[in-house]
Amino acid sequence: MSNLSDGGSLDGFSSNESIKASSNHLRGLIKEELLEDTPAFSDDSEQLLKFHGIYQQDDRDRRKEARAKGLDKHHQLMIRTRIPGGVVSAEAYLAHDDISQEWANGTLRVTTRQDFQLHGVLKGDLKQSIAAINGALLTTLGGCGDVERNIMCCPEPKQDRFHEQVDRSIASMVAALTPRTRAYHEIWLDGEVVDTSEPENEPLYGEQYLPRKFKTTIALEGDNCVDVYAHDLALVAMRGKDGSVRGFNALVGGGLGRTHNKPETFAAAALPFAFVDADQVVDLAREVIAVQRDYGDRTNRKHARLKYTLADRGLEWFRGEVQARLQFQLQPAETLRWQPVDDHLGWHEQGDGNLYVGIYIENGRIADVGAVRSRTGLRHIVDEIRPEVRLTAQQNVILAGIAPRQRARVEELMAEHGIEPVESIPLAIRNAMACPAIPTCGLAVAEAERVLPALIRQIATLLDELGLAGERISFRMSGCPNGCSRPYLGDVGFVGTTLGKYDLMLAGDFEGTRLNRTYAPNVPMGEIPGLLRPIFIAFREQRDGGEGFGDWVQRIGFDALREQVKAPA
Ligand code: SRM
Ligand code: SF4
Repeated sequence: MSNLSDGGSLDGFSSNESIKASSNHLRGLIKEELLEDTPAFSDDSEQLLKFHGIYQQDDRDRRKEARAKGLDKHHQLMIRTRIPGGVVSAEAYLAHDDISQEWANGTLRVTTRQDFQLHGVLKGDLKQSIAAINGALLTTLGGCGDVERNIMCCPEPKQDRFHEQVDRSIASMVAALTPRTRAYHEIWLDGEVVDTSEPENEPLYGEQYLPRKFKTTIALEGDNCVDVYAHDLALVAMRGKDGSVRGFNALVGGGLGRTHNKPETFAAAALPFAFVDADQVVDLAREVIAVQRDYGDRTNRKHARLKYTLADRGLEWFRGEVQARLQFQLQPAETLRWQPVDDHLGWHEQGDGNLYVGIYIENGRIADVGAVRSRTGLRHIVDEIRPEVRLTAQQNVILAGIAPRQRARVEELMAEHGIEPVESIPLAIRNAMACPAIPTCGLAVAEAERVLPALIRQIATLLDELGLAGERISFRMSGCPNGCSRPYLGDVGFVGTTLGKYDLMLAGDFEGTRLNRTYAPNVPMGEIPGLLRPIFIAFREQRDGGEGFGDWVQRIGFDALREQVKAPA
């Protein structure tokens, strides 16, 4: 691959490829532009900043106001802290809470990939925010950009040999797959600029990094709480008879992003790939990424994820390429069996005499909203009790390592701050997720996080009225077809098409093993409960035993479903 240190362009490649190649390992002009008294970075820096975990955004609610002031936009930045397995120390939690108050918009967002996001940071406050995150021993490097993203893992804080071994595998993978560039330290932490004749080496990523983002998750046998089928690479840790990790089943090629009316873009569920021994997992991950690095499409970013490489070249070809780079033999993938997904909410023993409690956070937004003061409440609990904090893939928070005698105090603080115990939260609300969408996401065509609370309460009331309040049905909303809340892997997906309208997706499943499909396109949000009502009634009458909602829709099919719900119930 060429090094465009002269800032030229790479013929035939997407413009991002030239930006990466000429960036001197992600430096570009970020450091210089940071010193300029301007509200925003240049377009090229905007692309490079992503690798540092930073998105340049604008407050879409304030566009009119900005224009009235003669400004282009109300520019601000979003910072994403990469949190492997979602594990955060109490100190790092408190540091993020401090940053959110001092330099961001006063809220902390738990993402669907177990990271923290801080929204609304101004350019002048960026450097100290990043430094504070690093001061708490976390990094934003690789939070975004064309690299391995945050490595997810089931966050259940069980203390046993199996979990310890998985934790060690994650740590080794993070060490092997994190970019090596010294740019991050130079720019954000005033690290020494090392002037040496030795070229800086990115052994895995080279000069141009990957064609596109790459996402990996680790699931623990039986529990798909991290949505393995959405990932470029998913590794399912398998339990041996002696309670150790006997190996990993790998799946490849999942990805959900698509573009409306562009059928050449599509959501894909990851495919079974291979089984490897526990000590082979890092090499496997590295070589899977390396093949995608070498063969992924660098000409068209809408066709650059691993799922497209596999669609174009085939899974067998891919297996051959990965195998050729490995010193060991890939074993055949085993059949996976999933138990009901566990969201890890509520109180549980964690295996060492201590307890953990999973706390529901609506759409991952840790904020003080009306009577529910989760931000102040969590801050208070973490400050006083000092639990380990774990972020879940359903945008919730687990507090771990709580001594049994501290339980009453945690419950008292939760109640004082209006944080409800999970048992009192209707299941529809508990099993719902939405992406941030408007006002921060520049790609949103519809609302999500701000409108789902009202809609999901209507749906919860409807289910209660129909005697279905005890059903586990997942509802996932996103403000555009990119699918950040994984709407294509739930029982019910709402995918924004334009302001106020959503494609209604059905026939996925609660366990997240099957993609759903568009049942009704472009439904005005106000019509969604009315559309769902007769479907829920038919489900109640016709389901087979404990059959899940999505499984029932899948079994009877859309044609039969449409036929049945035509008649007034
Ligand atoms: Fe995402 C882009 C938010 C998980 C697919 N995603 C974005 C951006 C950064 C918008 C942008 O590019 O300008 C969003 C920032 C909004 C904001 O204001 O915060 C954004 N994505 C999110 C988060 C915060 C949603 C959430 O509710 O938590 C999640 C952050 C995860 C993290 O910590 O890293 C998030 N995004 C996902 C997922 C789910 C997953 O990975 O499990 C997906 C679908 C899986 C996949 O990648 O295929 C996802 N996001 C996308 C895409 C489509 C990618 C594609 O291959 O087409 C984009 C757009 C893009 O990359 O061009 C995108
Ligand atoms: Fe933005 Fe679309 Fe992702 Fe929602 S799904 S955060 S609207 S890119």
